[in-house]
Amino acid sequence: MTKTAFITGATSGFGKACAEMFAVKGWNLVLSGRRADRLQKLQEASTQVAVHTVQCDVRERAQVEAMVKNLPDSHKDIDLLVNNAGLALGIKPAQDANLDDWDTMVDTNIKGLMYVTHALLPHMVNRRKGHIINMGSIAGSWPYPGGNAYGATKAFVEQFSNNLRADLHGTGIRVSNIEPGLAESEFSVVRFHGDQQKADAVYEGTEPLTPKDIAEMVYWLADRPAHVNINRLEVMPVCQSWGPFAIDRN
Ligand code: NDP
Ligand code: 8X3
Repeated sequence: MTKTAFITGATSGFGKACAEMFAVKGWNLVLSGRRADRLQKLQEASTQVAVHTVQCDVRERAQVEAMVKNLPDSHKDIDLLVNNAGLALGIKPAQDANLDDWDTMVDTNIKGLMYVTHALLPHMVNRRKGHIINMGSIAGSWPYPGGNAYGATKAFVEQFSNNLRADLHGTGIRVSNIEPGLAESEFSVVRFHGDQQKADAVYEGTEPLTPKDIAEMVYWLADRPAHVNINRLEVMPVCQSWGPFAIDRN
């Protein structure tokens, strides 16, 4: 029986790579994001599997509810939700950060992820079948200067994932949180509000993770036998590790 994956933030980076990976593996797809032109390209590129694209801003609760309510019969039974849509905005210390950026991160990474999960869960529970893979980050566990609200949104994703598991106990539904480190996508261009030079500098001289690396891990999580739940998967490129604690000696 063909399975169906629902991927948010499928227009770029990890989400797009996941869409490509799951298509190769023969899964039908629901792909969402805000950029209609990119969704159209994804739709046009889909030849092997049935793809349903839907333009949706995950911050808008009514849009999310309508997106799920209006799924065509062919794509109603969701076997896997990849809660991937998200972003970082800014890298300034908290005292200088832009509060609108914080709002956008909270609205997208926390509230958007909650809305999509809440909309899809009842049907998964009725079917006693499904898997939710949330896109966390190393920033949810490890603080760094300028990580402030972004890291805190990803800490929410980690704890929400754990609590979902507790609530879904006995339903057969799996929940996993994947926590990547440095990975090259449009993430940094977005974080620096379109400044490509600053974004390029983040990856200069490094060998970061790629969206394909992440998609392979998402597929691996989804492909475990039904009785196996990977709770969290933290992954960094070899070029990334920890620094020492900062100590102010003055
Ligand atoms: P990209 O910027 O390449 O992709 C982000 C995706 O999220 C896009 O498809 C974008 O689509 C979508 N998105 C953003 N805001 C919204 C919104 N309001 N509604 C719907 N979709 C939205 O970045 P990545 O692929 O790197 O990021 C994907 C996820 O991975 C994010 O949650 C990010 O925090 C996380 N992550 C990234 C890491 C990295 O280093 N790259 C490391 C760890 C985690 P559109 O603009 O069309 O709406
Ligand atoms: C993205 C990884 O370290 O840039 O979530 O915050 S990091």
